[in-house]
Amino acid sequence: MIATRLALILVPALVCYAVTGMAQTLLHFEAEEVIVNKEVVIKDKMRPDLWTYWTTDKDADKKWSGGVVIRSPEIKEDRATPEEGAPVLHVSIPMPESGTWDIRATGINRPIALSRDGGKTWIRQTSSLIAESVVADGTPFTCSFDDTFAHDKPEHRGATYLDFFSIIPAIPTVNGVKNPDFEAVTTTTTDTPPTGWSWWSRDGAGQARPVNDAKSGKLAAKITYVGDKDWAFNNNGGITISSGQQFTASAWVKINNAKAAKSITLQAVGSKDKKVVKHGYAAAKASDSNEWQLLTTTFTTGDDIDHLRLRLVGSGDIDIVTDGFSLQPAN
Ligand SMILES: [Ca+2]
Ligand SMILES: [Ca+2]
Repeated sequence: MIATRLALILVPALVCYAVTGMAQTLLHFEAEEVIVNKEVVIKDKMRPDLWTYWTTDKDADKKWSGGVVIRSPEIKEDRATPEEGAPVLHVSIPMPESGTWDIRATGINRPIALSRDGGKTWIRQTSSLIAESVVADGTPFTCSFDDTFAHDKPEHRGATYLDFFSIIPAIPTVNGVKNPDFEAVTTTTTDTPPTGWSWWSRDGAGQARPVNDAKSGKLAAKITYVGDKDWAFNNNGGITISSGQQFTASAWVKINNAKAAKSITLQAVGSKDKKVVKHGYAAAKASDSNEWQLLTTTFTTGDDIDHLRLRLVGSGDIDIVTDGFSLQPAN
């Protein structure tokens, strides 16, 4: 009966749209459109053993795409098995015929359990990016969600949500380095860091922006900072590694102006179990030159880390262009 009622509600919402703009294709599916086992969802009632198709949240139209969200029961503590609480929720998301795509599930504000293998293994998902670089052949993308995991801070515990899924062109990634040559443009916004990269400085000043002044190709990244604090230009990717692997990390840098040129350093950040072990696990420093220079370092990983990512750091006033990042396995 629940299934029949929901089917009636959900059919009109079965809409997907594609926006083709400058270098951007976006596919959008409301969560309720792609749920396979709709019988585990109930409309506008909160039950500890079912998901809720929730239309009556305050300011729902402002908070949730289409004014509707799929809500889990309250998760007060980790559950021993996925069978506890609400049943496992299965989704099947239509995919394009070709291309490489990232898949985002918007709405995950607290941890949600995600399985990519039909419920055999579960990960604690805390961000919207649920799958990267999925090679599409028209076969739907399937995965499962559950209300297994509680927020690690008891005061933040409650329900988690699935609002909508988006399928976006994957950012070209080479050995875990996203958009290493800065040629990928997935947004028409020019006042944000290059796709796949993020900017940080201790005092919040400065910026990194795409620029038409490249070492190779058309685009590079221009970093400008005025102040006396430290800054970091971080790649948002990363690569899982094992002990005893040899890598060469490199990046091109052209210093237009710098108070402390020698503070400019390419770092391979080493982490284990998602915690940073050493920011400068490997490092290559710039020299005081205004020509394009290649920062490069070759190193071997130990068993103290299981993950590497690249970043460029420095401190003080800076005006530089950087291009062509690489993390190359040597064996
Ligand atoms: Ca469950
Ligand atoms: Ca480039």
